[in-house]
Amino acid sequence: MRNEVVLITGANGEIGHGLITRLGEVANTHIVALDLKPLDKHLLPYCDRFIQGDILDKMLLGRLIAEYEITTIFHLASILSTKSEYNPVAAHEINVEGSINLLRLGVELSQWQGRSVKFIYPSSIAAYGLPDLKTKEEEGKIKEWRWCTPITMYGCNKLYCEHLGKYYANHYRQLAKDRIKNSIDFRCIRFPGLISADTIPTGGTSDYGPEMLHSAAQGEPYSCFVRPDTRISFMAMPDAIKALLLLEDAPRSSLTQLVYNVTSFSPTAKNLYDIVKKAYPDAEINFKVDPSRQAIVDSWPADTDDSAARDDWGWEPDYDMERAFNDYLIPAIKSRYSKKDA
Ligand code: AKB
Repeated sequence: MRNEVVLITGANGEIGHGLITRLGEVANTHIVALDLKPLDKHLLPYCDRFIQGDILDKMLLGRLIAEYEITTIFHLASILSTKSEYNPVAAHEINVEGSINLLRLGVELSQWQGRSVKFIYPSSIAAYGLPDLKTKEEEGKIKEWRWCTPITMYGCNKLYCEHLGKYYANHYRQLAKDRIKNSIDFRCIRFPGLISADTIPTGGTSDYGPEMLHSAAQGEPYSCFVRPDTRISFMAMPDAIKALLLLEDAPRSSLTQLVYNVTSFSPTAKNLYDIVKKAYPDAEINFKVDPSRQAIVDSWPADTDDSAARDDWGWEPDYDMERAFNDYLIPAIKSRYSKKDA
């Protein structure tokens, strides 16, 4: 008898931290976690098993089929937008080939288990690419199908994997005589920039939000690499985890699409500066624009329209900007860094 588990790739990443903690603490789910690096020791107690390994290792993934009854795959592993620009080939390998390996694993598991494995995939506002600031302003809250013309490797990878997910779910081997009945149950969320109290992202371009806050909390000076008027949407990590679990839980029949926007607040960099300065009046923050990273953020929408997620699976964020900072981020970050100092 094999154990029923959920598989989480990219377990050490920001979303991985939040998801494993939530599933472990609240839902008491059996978790098999996978990451290239040794798992953060705080996460180990929540996992039935941790596998240190590479999503490009097909043999390793294949072995999971024999060992576990996997009900859901949360495929979180990826290389973020700024890092991807420095090594686009490696980014393509991890973000696309790694994802294909997981999609194929999902299909094989579905076949063996006789029911569709849920495949939950976090995409990003990086899947959009607006041509200029005038269009960005005119578009406002953007719908899922508008301006899917990304300008980064990461954005191209995310958009393509969204399409691959739909393909594997609905059309996989569509001409084969022995076409399988149970393919994966693919569900995808396009996230805005995420801000967590527990982790600092590495290699993203929305990182100026979390970096500004974490630097201030540690008494370190920070140079924000975008203009004060730069606007994209952000979300507090607990809401991101809430969205993933709500989408996972939704009845298949209620989903009218497979890729959904979610959003919660949409501050300018100056709004972020103001709220951080209010909490940490001595924080040294200045604006020193990096034109290349600025161009990437300028190509991302100012906000997204998440009405489909609200209508289909009852999405609603718990945290607006005030609550995210005042009730979650600032208290949790203060306690985190004071514990470190002690
Ligand atoms: C990044 O900046 O690359 C990510 C994202 C917006 O998906 N945080």
